[in-house]
Amino acid sequence: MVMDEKVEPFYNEVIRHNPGEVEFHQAVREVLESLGPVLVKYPEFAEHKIIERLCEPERQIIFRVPWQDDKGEVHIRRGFRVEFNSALGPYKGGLRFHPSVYLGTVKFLGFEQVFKNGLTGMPIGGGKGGSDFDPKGRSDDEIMRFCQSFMTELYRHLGEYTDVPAGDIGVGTREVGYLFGQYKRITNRYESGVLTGKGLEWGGALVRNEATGYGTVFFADEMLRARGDSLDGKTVVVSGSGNVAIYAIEKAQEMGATVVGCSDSSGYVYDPDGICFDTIREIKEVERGRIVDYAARRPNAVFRERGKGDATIWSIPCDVALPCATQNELTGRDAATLMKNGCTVVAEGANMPTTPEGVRAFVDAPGVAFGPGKAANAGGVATSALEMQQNASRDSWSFKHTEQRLQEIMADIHHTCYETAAEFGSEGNYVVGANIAGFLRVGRAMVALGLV
Ligand code: NDP
Ligand code: 2IT
Repeated sequence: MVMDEKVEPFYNEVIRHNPGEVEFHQAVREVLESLGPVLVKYPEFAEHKIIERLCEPERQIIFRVPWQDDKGEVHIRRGFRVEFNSALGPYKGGLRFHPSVYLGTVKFLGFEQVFKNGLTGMPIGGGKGGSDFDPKGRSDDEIMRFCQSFMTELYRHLGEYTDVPAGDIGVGTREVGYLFGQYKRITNRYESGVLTGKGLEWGGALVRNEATGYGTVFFADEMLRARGDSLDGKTVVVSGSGNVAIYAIEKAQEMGATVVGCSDSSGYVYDPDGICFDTIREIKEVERGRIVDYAARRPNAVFRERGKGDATIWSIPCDVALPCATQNELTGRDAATLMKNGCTVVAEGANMPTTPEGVRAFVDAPGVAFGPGKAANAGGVATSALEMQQNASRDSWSFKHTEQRLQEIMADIHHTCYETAAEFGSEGNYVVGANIAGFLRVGRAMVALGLV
């Protein structure tokens, strides 16, 4: 897409002001490309410099995380929390532990989170955090010591009315447990609402673990329904095999689709019989194994190692693609291959998994529906907000009730994106719809709250 001349100066300033943070530039660019018509229709946003204020995080925290491995060796990693925007509520967003994490990763994720959280319609601002700590191959004790050290610095910035982290890549229920335990110890408060994604026995909420994957599938189904179709009978490919991917696989199959592929960073598997949910969940959640182990346990499944040959997971023919691993994992070339093989619906379970070339290819293709992450994967954070509601009222809701809430929220987000795109002359373009609708919610609150 071409950037409107009204917003281009803002983008150039973001590049100048945040050198080297390429993922952050990419995330900002994608949003700004949609905003030209909004500035024409609502001049107050320019007057109050809302775009410039949105692109500058309210607070950026960087800290040292020292920890000791099982042999007694000392390691030093870097911790981050970017408190991006609190116009709609306390900063809310996950923590990522992955060796690739640097400030630019956390800022891109925090920026996306602001619009995503706005789209949910729930009272949550946007933030993100994490560390370049690599949890792979580390023992439980090592993970615990790292989490305790991380929280020993981070706790002073958190609070149920201030900043509420959750999981993301490399951070699941186990890590949230160690983080919550240390927070509780330091503060002497059982403040359940300070973290979400907790275990069910200690303040967690049903459906949060499944919510991002389920929500992505509900969103894909909504996109199909808008065209008089549904997921039933469709062939689906899901990348990744972590929290989001596993539950996307489960829900897609529950709704009558067949998921024939999934992956991790070592490669992908193709299983013409349909990915067995119990097998993939056991390998990934319980054994913390690799994707090759899946192929070894299923009669007709094949494993393809990453980087060997030209094929990627997106070479598997499918009707619906759900990228659920990481940023920039689906390129322009992958998009062309998918569409050549008949794929007409893409819903992003991951954050920014499609490159700008890929997004352009999907959005420009007639008859292809592309659901961007800030809409399609918002079910995770929305269910975190439901967990906060339950914590605040010391209540716990049933699985059925909570899943129904999630489904309604995803239908509502779909409706909002669809209607907003149409209102601004881009019918069927969910990228434009999500960016503008998210911007309007946050921007209006910022104007109302004054220059703070
Ligand atoms: P997990 O850590 O549970 O799983 C991540 C999956 O992606 C793993 O299969 C991992 O493979 C793969 N992966 C990670 N990094 C890379 C990489 N650089 N190259 C190839 N594969 C990679 O994380 P989640 O499932 O929680 O998160 C997945 C995506 O969804 C992320 O983009 C996250 O930001 C987003 N998301 C997560 C939400 C949540 O509630 N958890 C909510 C909304 C979005 P391997 O194990 O080999 O590294
Ligand atoms: O990217 C995301 O929305 C998440 N990782 C979930 C955030 C949350 O606070 O539940």
